[in-house]
Amino acid sequence: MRALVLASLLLAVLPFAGEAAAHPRIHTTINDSWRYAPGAIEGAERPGFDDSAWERIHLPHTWNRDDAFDEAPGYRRGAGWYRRALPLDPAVRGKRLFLYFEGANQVADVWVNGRAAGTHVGGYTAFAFEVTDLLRWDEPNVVAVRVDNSHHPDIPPLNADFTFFGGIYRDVWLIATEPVHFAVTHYASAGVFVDTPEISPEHSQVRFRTRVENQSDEDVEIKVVHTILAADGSEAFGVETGETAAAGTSTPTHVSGRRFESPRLWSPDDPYLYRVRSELFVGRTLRDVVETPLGFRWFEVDPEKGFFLNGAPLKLYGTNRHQDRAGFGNALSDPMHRRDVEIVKENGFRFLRLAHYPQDPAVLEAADRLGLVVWEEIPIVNLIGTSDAFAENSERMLVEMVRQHYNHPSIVFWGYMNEVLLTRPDPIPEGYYERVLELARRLEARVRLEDPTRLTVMALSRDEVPPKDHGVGSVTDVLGFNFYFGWYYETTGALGAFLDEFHRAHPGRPLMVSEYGAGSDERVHTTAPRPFDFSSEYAQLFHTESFPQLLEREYLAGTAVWNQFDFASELRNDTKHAINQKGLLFHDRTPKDSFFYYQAALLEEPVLRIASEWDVRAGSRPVDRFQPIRAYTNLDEVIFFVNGATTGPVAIRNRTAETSVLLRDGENEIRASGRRGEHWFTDLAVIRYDDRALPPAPGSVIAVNAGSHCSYVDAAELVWEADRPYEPGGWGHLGGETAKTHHRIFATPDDPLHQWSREGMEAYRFDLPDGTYEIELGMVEWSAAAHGARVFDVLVNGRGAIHSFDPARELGRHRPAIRKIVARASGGEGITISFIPRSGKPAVASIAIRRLF
Ligand code: GCB
Ligand code: CA
Repeated sequence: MRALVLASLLLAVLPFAGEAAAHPRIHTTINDSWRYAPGAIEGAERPGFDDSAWERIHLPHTWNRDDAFDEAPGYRRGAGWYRRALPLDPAVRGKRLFLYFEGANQVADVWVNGRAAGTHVGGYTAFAFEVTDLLRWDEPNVVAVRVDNSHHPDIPPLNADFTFFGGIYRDVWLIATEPVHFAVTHYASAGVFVDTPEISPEHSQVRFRTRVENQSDEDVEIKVVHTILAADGSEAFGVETGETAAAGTSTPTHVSGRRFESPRLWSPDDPYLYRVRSELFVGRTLRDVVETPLGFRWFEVDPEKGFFLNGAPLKLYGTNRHQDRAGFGNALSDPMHRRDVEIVKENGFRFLRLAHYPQDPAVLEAADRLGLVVWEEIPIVNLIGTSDAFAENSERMLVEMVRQHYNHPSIVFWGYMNEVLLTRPDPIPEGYYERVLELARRLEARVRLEDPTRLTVMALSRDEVPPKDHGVGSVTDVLGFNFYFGWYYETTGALGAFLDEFHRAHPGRPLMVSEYGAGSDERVHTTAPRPFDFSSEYAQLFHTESFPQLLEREYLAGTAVWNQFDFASELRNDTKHAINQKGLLFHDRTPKDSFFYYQAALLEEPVLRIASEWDVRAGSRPVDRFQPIRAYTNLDEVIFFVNGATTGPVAIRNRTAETSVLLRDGENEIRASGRRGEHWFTDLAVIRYDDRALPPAPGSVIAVNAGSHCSYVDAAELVWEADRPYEPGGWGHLGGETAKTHHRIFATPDDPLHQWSREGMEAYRFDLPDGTYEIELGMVEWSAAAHGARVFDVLVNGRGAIHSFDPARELGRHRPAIRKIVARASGGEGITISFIPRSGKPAVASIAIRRLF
């Protein structure tokens, strides 16, 4: 039985074994059929260890998929074990065998049959270990991997605004080669490095370098043949080199200065790819083949005129990407990674910053193919460690990134630090700033040595702008600014002036805006958006006001939205806990309305899209029925039809057609018709409007997001209207002021409803007809008030409903109390909810009133 099972696994594992002659290298994933268990487990590396009770999983995998989003602070940072049988095809006997990991966060120890294969430090680069001598041919083999994502003072990143998901979260491969082969374990690179040291439209010099391992026990004559293949597979060019490879050594080969005539160039508009097939012969026998991408392009950056690709100016309009996704943590499949890159391209961008760490090979491959100019960086974020080991780990990560991704034409910028002076260690060690500068210089020198063909870059925040940067900001070729005007500080309008002032003071410095963005929540809406309210409308305003300022400034080499996608950041307390909400798309990749603004601003193909994130609205005054609608478009003219009635042509400013329309109760059909030349295009949206004009019918609800200028749509699609002062004939507060907490709210998904409260009001009054009502009050303590510091009574129409309520005592902080009260209105008195202080100020976060009878 057992033998049979093994035999069938063999076939699944090594499908190409029979073709060894044509493909001397065998390259196959071993992602399936692992066992996983959390914790530091004694003896789990031993082959005989009983793992039958462990969870069965497939890679990619992370153990923080759920706990990084739950309400308990923190997520598991520690060890986790993976084990798997490694059946071997007897046909690979005599070959050299390697395990290749695309990434495991963040320290990985690998054993085969209980013997150590190697250790890798760093969660975002690939690593490979040779395991040939650890394998057994008479018994089953067992691979055991211990991964640890604990905080480690010597390993970047030390702290950052993203979640450090632990696990083997990228593909794992088994590679089998002949004894003489291109290096596999050389920084887990391809062992083949191709570049174009001199290039023009007429011709290019192509340089090929390889590293050949001779693991046989004799010296051999080797020949390496590099063939450039055009996209259609035709051979465009070939070159060969001969060397002697001594037994047991690693031999570099090198060919340069070969002219390639009239290369078809690579660019975002025409991302034409060649590929290089590198073949290794011993005598006349083919021993190894490696294929790598090749794109012909050159670039430069000018402090006045920005970025140039292939001799022509190319403004790098772009975006940033983090690698996680709702429901998966960082353990995405290759198609998910590729889809993200396609989304970036479909958004109209041509520039992609892979923040803040090297990403999956599938991402780079897609960027090459789709034509995105890439900035890739290692994860030194916010601060550095002062140990020698920290510097060594950083430098090694940098070398791994550069050598692993060297052949991707999409990569133009190498980065190695992000806002590195933002978080100061406490206390600041003696000579800390000198140490940061020294590390920057060390990494800069190393990356230039590794790859003189590309540009170097780093990102600084507004508070680290030279001279506050301790000299760090002048080390790289290009300086990126992460600017949050109109979000964390000042106004969106201040962005351009700040850039101009810096540019005037540092005229020779090539600049980019490497981050700008605003957080939003599809449930929060307003006609009066403000910074940090997390409304969809503020995020749209932020982008529509920021981007034109960036467009206008010729000297900027590039711009990058923060972020393409909402991403996990466990420490965050915005309106969705553990998520950074600055994406143009949500964490599940649903686009936000701001996404369509960039499409309209950047794409040539027709774009007409009604902003429809705010698709459930409500109002209780006649005037509320006039509602703004907006479409993002690059067409010449737009007309809206609302339930069939036309608005007439609407002015288009900054790719936005916006007007106010009269909605009716229930569903409203909104159609936008747009014209480009002779052609008409249409978009449709349905907006539901809940007309709560008084008096309310039995069963209907008035709901108020007390303290907030934003309405909130809950999971039941109930709209909690923005708060307002009482007016006769309507409803609203009598006195008090707005209080806002920027903390997550526990035991409810409705953070935006409970983060805002009204405090110190005398009452809320609702001019409602006689009848019976159910009143629901939401109350939460957000301040550090001690027990007894905020105590109040609630009275409805003068009758006591809640006595001596002390939210801090009853629930603690950030946990809402939801209380329902049934009350009657008679004699035309309406409903008045009075808040009587006993100590401190009374507060209420939400009020809903439902008419029962
Ligand atoms: C930054 C950081 C980035 C953060 C971002 C934010 O400047 O570089 O890692 O996520 O700001 O959203 O605050
Ligand atoms: Ca948690």
